[in-house]
Amino acid sequence: MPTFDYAPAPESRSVVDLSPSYGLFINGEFTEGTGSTFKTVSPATEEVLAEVTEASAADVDAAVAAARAAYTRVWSRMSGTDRGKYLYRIARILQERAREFAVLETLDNGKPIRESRDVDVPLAAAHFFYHAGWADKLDFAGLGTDPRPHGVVGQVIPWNFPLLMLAWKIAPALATGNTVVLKPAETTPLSALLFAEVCQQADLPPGVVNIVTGAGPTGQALVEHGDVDKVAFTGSTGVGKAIARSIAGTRKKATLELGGKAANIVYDDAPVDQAVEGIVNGIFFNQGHVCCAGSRLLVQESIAEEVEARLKRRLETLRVGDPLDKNTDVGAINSREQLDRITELAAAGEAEGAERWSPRCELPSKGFWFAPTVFTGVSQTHRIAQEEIFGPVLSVLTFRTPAEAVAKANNTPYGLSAGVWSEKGSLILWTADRLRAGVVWANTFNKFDPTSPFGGYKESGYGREGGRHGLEAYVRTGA
Ligand code: TAP
Repeated sequence: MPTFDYAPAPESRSVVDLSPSYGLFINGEFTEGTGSTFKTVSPATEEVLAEVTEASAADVDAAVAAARAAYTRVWSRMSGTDRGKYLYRIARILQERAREFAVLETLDNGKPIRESRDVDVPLAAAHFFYHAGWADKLDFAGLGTDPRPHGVVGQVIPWNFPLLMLAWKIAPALATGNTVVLKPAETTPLSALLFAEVCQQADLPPGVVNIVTGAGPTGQALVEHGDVDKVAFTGSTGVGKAIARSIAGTRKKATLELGGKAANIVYDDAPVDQAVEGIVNGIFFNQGHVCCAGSRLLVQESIAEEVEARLKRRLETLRVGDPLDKNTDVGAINSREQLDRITELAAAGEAEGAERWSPRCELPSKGFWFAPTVFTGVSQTHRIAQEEIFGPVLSVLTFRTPAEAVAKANNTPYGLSAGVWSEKGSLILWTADRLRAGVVWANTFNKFDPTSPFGGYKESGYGREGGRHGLEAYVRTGA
C-alpha cells in the first residue's frame, strides 16, 4: 500500500501542435491522398485527436514511385558520408523536439510520459546517431565485399512503440542507401507524421522517406507492391506468416519481427528485491504491450512464496492512470480491440483454474484500462501460459531444477527473449546457452541499445534489428 499520495504532476499538452487532419507524406510533401479517412483517438480518454488519411493502393503506388525515383536519382548515388550527415541531422532534431514527440506519443498511444520521455524518444534518436556512424563505414562492417542497398524498402510497424519502431526501421535502411515507404499502425499514426516534418526540417531529399497511413489493407498493398525490393515487418505472428506467404517466390527479401512469450527465470539464489523490480519492469513496462515482455515468470519452488508476496507488495505501489502525469507507472491499453483481447485471455486463465490477483487500484471511467494482473497456479497447458496476451498480465509457474526451468522456458512456439536471475555467473551462462531465445537478459530485463542485435527464433520471426547484424538485412553483396 502506498504510504502517501502524490500530487498530480501533469505534463503540458501545449508543446504539441495537433492538426485537425493529416494527409500522406509522399515525395517530401503532405498530400491529400485518394482514399477515405479515419480518426485516431487518445486511448486514455477516447478523445478524437485527429483525422488521418487511409492510403489507397493508388497512394501506395505513388509513394513507392517517389521512393524509387529518389533511390535512382539521389540516394543510391550519394556518398555514405553525406547520407550520414542527414542521419545525424535527423537525430539532433529528434533530440531538440524530444518533449513534443514524447507528449504526442503518450497522447496517441496511452503509454506513460515517463516512458515516452525516458525510453522511446531518446532510444529513437540513439538509433539515428548509431546508424549515422555506420553510413560511411559499410565496407568495414564485415558484411562482405561491396555491400549495396536493395532499393525501395516497404516497412510496416505496430502500435506499441510507434516512433521507436520507425527508428529501428528507417535508420538502418537510410544508412545503407535504401529509400523507404513506411506504414505506421492504424491506432498510432501521429508520431510518424511528425517525423515526416522532421524529414522536411532536415532537408532530406524528397522521396527518400515516405509515410502512408492506413490499416491492414494499406500494409498489404505496400508489402505486395511489385516495385518493393525488401519488406521489413514488425507485428503479430499471424500477419507475419501471411506476409511471408504473399512474397514467397518473389525476389523480395524480408525480415519479420513477430510475437513473443518470454520466460523470466528466477533461481533461488537470486537477489530477490532486484528480481522483483525486474519482474515488474519485465511485464508492466508499456502496459505489457511489449513483444519481448517477461510474461511468464518461472520461479524456483523454494522461494516462490517469498517472491510472490514481495511482488504483490510492490504491485500495490504502482500508479495506474493519466499517462500524461509524470508519476504514472502504468498507462492506458492502446485500443478497445486490444483491451477486449486481454480481457478474454484473462477470463480464460480464471476459467482454466489459475488464481487471479490484482492490486487495489481505481481505473478511470473513460478510456481503455486494465489493472495489473498476476496469475498464480498456472500450468503449462493454460492459454495464459501459451498465448501472447500483449497486456499487463503475468503468469507465474514454478520449477525445481535448472533443467526443468529450461524445458519450461523453451516450451513455447515463440523465441524472442528471456531473463535469468541468479548470483552465479556459471548458472546464468549454463541457462542462457540452452534457451531458444534471441535475447537473454541476466539480472536485468527489457534493456535495449542500438548496438545490440534484436530478433527472434521460431515463430518470433527472422532477421535481426540493431547492431552490425541489423545492417545485414539492408544490403546485398556479390553479383
Ligand atoms: P499486427 O496486427 O500484425 O499489425 C502490425 C502492422 O501490420 C500494423 O501496421 C497493421 O496495420 C499492419 N497489418 C495488418 N494486417 C496486415 C497485412 N495483411 N499486411 C500488411 N500489414 C498488415 O500487430 P499489432 O497488433 O499491431 O502488434 C502487436 C504484435 O506485434 C504482437 O504480437 C507483438 O508481439 C508484435 N510485436 C513484435 C515486435 C518485435 S520486435 N518482434 C515488436 C513490437 C510488436 P493496422 O495497425 O491497421 O492493423
